[in-house]
Amino acid sequence: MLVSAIFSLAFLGGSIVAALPSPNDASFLGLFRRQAPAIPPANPVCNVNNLPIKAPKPNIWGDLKSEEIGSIIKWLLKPEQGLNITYPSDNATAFDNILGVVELVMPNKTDALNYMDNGGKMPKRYARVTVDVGNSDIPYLYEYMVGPLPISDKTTLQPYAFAYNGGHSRTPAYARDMGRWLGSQAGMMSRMYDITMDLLGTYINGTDNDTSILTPIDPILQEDGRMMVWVEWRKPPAQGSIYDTTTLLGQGLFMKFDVTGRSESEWKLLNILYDNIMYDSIGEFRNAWKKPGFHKLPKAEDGDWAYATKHEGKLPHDDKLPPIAEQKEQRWQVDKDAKYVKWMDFSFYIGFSRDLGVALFDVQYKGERILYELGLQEAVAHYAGADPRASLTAYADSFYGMGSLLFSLVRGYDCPTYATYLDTATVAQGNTSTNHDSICMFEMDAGYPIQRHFGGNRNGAYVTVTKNIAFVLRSVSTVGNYDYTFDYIFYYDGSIEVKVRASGYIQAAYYAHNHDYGYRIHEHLSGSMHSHVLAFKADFDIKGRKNTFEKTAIVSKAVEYPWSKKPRNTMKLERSLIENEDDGKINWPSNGASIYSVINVDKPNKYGEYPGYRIMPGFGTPVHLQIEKSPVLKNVAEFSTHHLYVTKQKDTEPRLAAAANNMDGEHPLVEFGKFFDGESVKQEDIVVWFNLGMHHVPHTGDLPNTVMTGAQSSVMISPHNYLPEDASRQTMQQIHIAMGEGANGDNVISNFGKKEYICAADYEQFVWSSERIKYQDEQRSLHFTSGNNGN
Ligand SMILES: [Cu+2]
Repeated sequence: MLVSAIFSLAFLGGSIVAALPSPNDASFLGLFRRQAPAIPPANPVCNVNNLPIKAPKPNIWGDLKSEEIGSIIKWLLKPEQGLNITYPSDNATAFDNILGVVELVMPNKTDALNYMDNGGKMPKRYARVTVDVGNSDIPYLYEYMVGPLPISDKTTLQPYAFAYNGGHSRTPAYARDMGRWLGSQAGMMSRMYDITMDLLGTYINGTDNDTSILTPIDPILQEDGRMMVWVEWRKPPAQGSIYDTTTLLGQGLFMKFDVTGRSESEWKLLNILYDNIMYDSIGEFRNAWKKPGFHKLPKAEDGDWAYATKHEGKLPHDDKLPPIAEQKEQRWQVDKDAKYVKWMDFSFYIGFSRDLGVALFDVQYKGERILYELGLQEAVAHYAGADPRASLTAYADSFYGMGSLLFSLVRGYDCPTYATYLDTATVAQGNTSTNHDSICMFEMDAGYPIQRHFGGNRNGAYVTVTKNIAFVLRSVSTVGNYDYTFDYIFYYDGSIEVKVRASGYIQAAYYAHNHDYGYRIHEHLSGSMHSHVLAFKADFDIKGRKNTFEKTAIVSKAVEYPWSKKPRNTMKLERSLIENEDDGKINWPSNGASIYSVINVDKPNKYGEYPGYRIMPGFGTPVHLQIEKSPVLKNVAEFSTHHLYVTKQKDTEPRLAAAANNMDGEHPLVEFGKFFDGESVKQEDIVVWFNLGMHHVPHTGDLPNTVMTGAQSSVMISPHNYLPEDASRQTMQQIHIAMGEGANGDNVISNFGKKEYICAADYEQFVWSSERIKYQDEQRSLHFTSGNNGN
């Protein structure tokens, strides 16, 4: 979420002026290569052999192959395309045109299903290409579509317009000049050397030796037709520290600049804010500072408290080996080339994009598609605060590339050692970079059974318990200071959980005057309240494409019954179907008193009920933005007003946002609000868009890093009248112990033919007390009216 100039420029290209090293800087990478420990040789005990599988069809949602990317770039550089691209972009200035993203345009669902289901032709492949146009009065980003591929004389260059309902394929890209403004502003700061050394203990001269940096708001402020930016003085980590503590070291000094136009001579300092007092010039600030009695705030200081390493303290027995997740044999199958995965009765393809990272396509369960697409759409972090930096910041993180910001997962910590790891690759500024081991897949024991029952009567007693083994697909996107862990978790009963967890450094605020916007969590720090809203797309196909969204409300009623003398207060079900998109903006019900499901009313089961998948909050309570009509996000935030949305599927509405939406919030490339035009969603191909997230009010436990315990949120998608019974009964990973049924009165253990566990239990230790069984039997009989002990 923090976005310093570094990350925005990684997308838009340009030079870096901030004092922090650039990720493109060779020495920066070298530093980390040297420090990264070598991966230990694979321990055969901790690795399992891949179970091969061949995808039924090639993956049409993966990304472009490197040879495709090479040929596209070559073609784009031809003079006849008229793009005037400087390539490679290493020496490009802010006034040159440079290449941004080159990636696959996801095929239209209509074409994709024709190919997958009906033996139709493979959908034609197109590339989405962004060109960052610097050679213009206002720098802008233009989105193109190149295809069909492979490059031939039929290939054309056209605006990437079909998915952008804002009516345009270009957007002003102010971030192109961000490095230049920050450089110019930094140069100006030398005039305040004596003041900032006194108040902050640091200075900025616009040189490599600067001891503070300027961090801008995001998005930029558009005010009365002018482009404005507030910057905050922040202290980089102490000399020699590798910890990126900058977001914890706001220094309480803020400045507003007019950055309209492209010439440095037009840019000017408008205001200085210190201790909540506004000054109109450096001179005015200086006069105030010189006066006796000027109130000085404490200086922000770095220290061990801010470093994400082992801190003081020892936990009892903590040096001993914790439980270690091991698996001897792989029970899932991956076609690594096609990125096709099969686990138990599930199968899916992994799609990938620079903006959004991993998405799942053609998710099938028991041989039938349940979801055409399931994946992230946007990740917003909206701050609030008394100071302009916190108040005016609302990141829409897909801009920075959730996919390009996947890094290698740490084996044994991020995921078990026995997981299957996959690489991903993204193109930025025409260069492909591969992120090794950035997706992992593994099975885990959830640590609690999915089913259990202890029962018995005068005929005998038994216990049955079923392990809850789940399959996880995980990736972690590190967007500046914050790490988002994305999990898709598959369960034996046919459920899928979509889960987000957050960790990393918070973006804190300077404490002064921020009491109503966060807890004071350190000498100079306010936790800086903010909301995370992560929007997802779930394109359900339940027994075909035509589906309906049903609400089954649980309502309090007074009901008359023929067997009762007077009406009785009770509860009952009220079923309703969402008719059209006008009713498609939905919140999770208060007190959980409604069941939401995507059903197919054309395919009732033998009891007349409609098969479907229920969608419900999983862990935590997923949130939408609490700020109404955000003046920061403007028309970008229309997907964050409710918990979930239902719209009719359209090939022209593949995504609820665009990565560059925040560049011009008044006129974003995609306005989600326009999806709602009253169309019927009853037995149509429908899409559910849902939000995960949390309101985050950091406390002292967020230092040095936020822990994932509370910073997580999930939604569960579960079969609902979809199957004749609970599908988890199929698994062998259960045990049934019948009391005293053996020849010598031993317990009879049913293992159902599975292999024994490494640490098998001694089930003879399972003690049956006939007194306890009798007592349980008596208790049970109280619940039955037949009086025959339930037989
Ligand atoms: Cu947070």
